[in-house]
Amino acid sequence: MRRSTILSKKRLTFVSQRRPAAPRGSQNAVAAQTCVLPPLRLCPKFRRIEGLGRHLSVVETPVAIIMGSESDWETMRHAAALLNALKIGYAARIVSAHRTPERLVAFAKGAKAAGFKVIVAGAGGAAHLPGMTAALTALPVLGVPIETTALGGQDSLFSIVQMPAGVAVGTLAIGKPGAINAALLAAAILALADPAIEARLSAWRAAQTEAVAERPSREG
Ligand code: RP5
Repeated sequence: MRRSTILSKKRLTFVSQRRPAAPRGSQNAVAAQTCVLPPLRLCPKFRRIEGLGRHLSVVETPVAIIMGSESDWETMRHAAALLNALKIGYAARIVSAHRTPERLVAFAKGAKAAGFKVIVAGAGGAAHLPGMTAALTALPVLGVPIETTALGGQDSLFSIVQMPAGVAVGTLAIGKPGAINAALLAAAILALADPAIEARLSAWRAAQTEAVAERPSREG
């Protein structure tokens, strides 16, 4: 059982998550249990929250994977799988800019205090989630345009990539390649301050290089 913690100014929200199970709609998303508590202080060194009667561990989940809909998980699970392969903790949440705007604000404003370092945000269509999240947090936000049936994901891509100057979203490719590369980019960002992640990322890339044959297997 994995427990992650999301802090806002006046409340503390606990969310339990089993991995690698997909997010299951709103019940399993950000607003699981909420309780009003006295002011809390996050102790980054020990990654725990002081101010409770007991110490509460804040698990090592440097990456938040958020998505606009349950339907996006089919794409975003590839980011999760790669983070798993690199032994990087993540929390996956459904946070819709359109359908759950208040959840988005609570998540984005509390993300840094909750211990996240990078946010990977997948969204499709009029994909406001990455841009709105980036507007509400100083954490790096990596946007993954979900492939759509109507416009093949170009709608998602343009919505995410065309941020006006002043608020940055790092935009990846449409669909699965973008999800995978978002995880790799998140790992590269974390690796700047974490030699163990740097080593695992480097090994992953070396293995990828090693796996590329010099000749096509079906060469005549
Ligand atoms: C966006 O609307 C989501 O990111 C998703 O890609 C798209 C469609 O959502 P559903 O209608 O499948 O829930 O907010």
